[in-house]
Amino acid sequence: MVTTLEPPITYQFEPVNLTPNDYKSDLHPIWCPGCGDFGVLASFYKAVSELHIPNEQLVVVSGIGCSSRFPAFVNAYGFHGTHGRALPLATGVKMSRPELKVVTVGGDGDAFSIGMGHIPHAIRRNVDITYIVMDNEIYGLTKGQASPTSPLGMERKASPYGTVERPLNPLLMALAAGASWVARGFSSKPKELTELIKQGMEHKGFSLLQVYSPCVTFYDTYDHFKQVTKPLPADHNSRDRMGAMKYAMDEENLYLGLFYQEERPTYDEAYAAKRAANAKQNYDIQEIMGKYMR
Ligand SMILES: Cc1ncc(C[n+]2csc(CCOP(=O)(O)OP(=O)(O)O)c2C)c(N)n1
Ligand code: SF4
Ligand SMILES: [Mg+2]
Repeated sequence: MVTTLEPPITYQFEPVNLTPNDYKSDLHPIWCPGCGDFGVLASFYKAVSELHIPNEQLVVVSGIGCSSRFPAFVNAYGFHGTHGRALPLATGVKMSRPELKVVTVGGDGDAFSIGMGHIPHAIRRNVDITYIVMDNEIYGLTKGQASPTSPLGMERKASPYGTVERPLNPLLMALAAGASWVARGFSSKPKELTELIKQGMEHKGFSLLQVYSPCVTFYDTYDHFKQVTKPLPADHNSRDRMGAMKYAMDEENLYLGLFYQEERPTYDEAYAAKRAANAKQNYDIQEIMGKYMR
């Protein structure tokens, strides 16, 4: 196993001084007035401005859903991909252009339903990307079906007798899978959310940021989240995985803040180091191919 790695690529860019407005695209968001995703987008503009990232060094990748429209509203490179496939797309971008800042965005359905199979692999590889999941506990774009984070018994037009499945706990799952950075924010707490986005983007490795972002049209949870969310206790040690899991498991208090962080080699670093080591060995590709010929 590779333990220590000399970073073969310089990840630094020339910092720029831009305002949050400089990261707005010409497209005005078409979300319903009051949608939590507006708050996430505003915090994102502020975060990238405060991180001094040049527009051309930033890539925002998404899947499908209301929240996945996000890249269109950012003045940067963007990829509005296919449902549930944002992480493989973002991994491909990061592996081919490791010097870029790559952010993946989307909803709870895109991430934890059809896209769920990709999350543990991004975690174990520790791909150096930030995944912002706008969690409204419902499929907004397709008019309010239950999602993997919908609460048990949720009654909506598409589930008139109430859902019968228990919801997933995305943070607990990420922590159990060995994630190197895990946090939770709320679209109605913009200052804290901006800080979390900045910290996640500064983290070297895979960072998962779940953001409660209510859907005012199909499942308005603003009051609920205002009542049940609270900051993680000040004495929580963000390097204590078991402690982070304990807080993630609390079903009465939904904690906000940085649950866990650790440093370990990233996927692109490990790959680049392998490539450099192999280059020195003068491998003969014909000889390698020959081993597969009968
Ligand atoms: C392969 C495939 N299956 C299903 C759909 C229909 N579909 C589009 S978006 C979506 C779920 C969106 O929910 P979420 O990711 O939570 O985003 P939100 O709209 O709530 O922001 C579904 C099921 C699709 N577009 N493609
Ligand atoms: S349907 Fe819900 S998630 Fe979609 S834009 Fe409207 S409020 Fe936001
Ligand atoms: Mg959703």
